[in-house]
Amino acid sequence: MGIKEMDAFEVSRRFKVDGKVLACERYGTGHINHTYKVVTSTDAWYILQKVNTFVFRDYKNLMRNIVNVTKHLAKKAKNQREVLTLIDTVDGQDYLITEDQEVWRLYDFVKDSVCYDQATTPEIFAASATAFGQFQNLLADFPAEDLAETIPNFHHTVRRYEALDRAIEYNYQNRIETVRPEIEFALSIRPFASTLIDLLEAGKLPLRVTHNDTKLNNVLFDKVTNAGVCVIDLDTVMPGLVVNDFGDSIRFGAVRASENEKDLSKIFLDRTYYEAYTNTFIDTTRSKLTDLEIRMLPVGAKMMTLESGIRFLTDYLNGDTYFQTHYPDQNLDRCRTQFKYVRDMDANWDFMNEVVEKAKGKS
Ligand code: ADP
Ligand code: GN1
Ligand code: MG
Repeated sequence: MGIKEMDAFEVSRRFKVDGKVLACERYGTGHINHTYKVVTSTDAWYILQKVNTFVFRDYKNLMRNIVNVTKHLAKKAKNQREVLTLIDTVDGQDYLITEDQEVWRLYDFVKDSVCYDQATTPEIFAASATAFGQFQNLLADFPAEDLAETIPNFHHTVRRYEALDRAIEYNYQNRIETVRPEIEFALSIRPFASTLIDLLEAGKLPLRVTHNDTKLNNVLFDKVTNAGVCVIDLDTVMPGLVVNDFGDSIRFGAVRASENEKDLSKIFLDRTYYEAYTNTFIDTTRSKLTDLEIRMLPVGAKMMTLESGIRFLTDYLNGDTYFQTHYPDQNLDRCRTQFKYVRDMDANWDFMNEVVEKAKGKS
């Protein structure tokens, strides 16, 4: 057991777990929090997370959001597995703040579930569309004004460009020469960045309660049926645009390679996966979405992919301070896959829109 795991082990005992903690190991592939799986003497399983307070500075309101959102979802759930359940600390608090000001929380582990970093079939990907679509529907009546903005301007792509401008100007790590082609590409496509924000500001797209981080690995699937069971990673549930929720799923899941794939020939829109997700998402949310929201779904996909590329590039220039990395140039690799994918979406643009039009027509 490393020192970090030792800390996590100690921390896990400060929550109301069933039995005695036997094991506590690093778990999952999230880029933001530190996640551990905890197993006890009664074979109870939990997910322990150290909240990244550098990313989530307003952790108090973030935890308040999660408490309220999970309560709202729990009222509507048919089965307890469909919603994340927070476990209290031994002192009866929703989460723990340690003497070192670390913030930890404990969830029930959703048993008999699996989490995928890549879908192995279009059906699995479509099941995540059902899960995220239903999540959207279930939160449609959640009072948005009760939600704190955990990260202001999270999907404000224009602001993300401004952060890139600053990273280029400071060039802290002297990495700028390595990324000239990426910077050039980013700047060439800059006018596109305001498309959705302009529509929002003009009152043409509505703000809704959205998840804002709809990667495939933020859904748990039933290990037997592969149906979507539970939407997780609620840190960024905030008012946002539904097209961005759709878009981030396509960004992550309609490409059959990982976010840091070095072989860019493997980065392209998989049409079958795209179609499977789009049909199911539109089917699930159709009664709630406006005509323009549906028509803008492909823009959401391209926007989220471009924005992620910009964010990875910015973090690379800043010295990898935001996203967890496991090797030196990982953020650069991530940026390159995103930009390649944006180019490929351009090449598939008519197709992407036709799929939406066709799905929109069906009812
Ligand atoms: P991050 O913000 O770092 O992405 P997540 O909340 O997504 O953190 O958790 C990381 C991983 O931990 C998930 O991708 C999933 O594999 C696993 N996980 C999180 N919560 C649960 C849970 N309640 N039950 C089972 N697995 C979970
Ligand atoms: C982070 O937490 P995780 O790994 O699900 C990030 C997302 C990025 C994603 C890129 C709070 O998501 O915005 O799109 O990495 N989350 C936050 O993989 O910044
Ligand atoms: Mg996650």
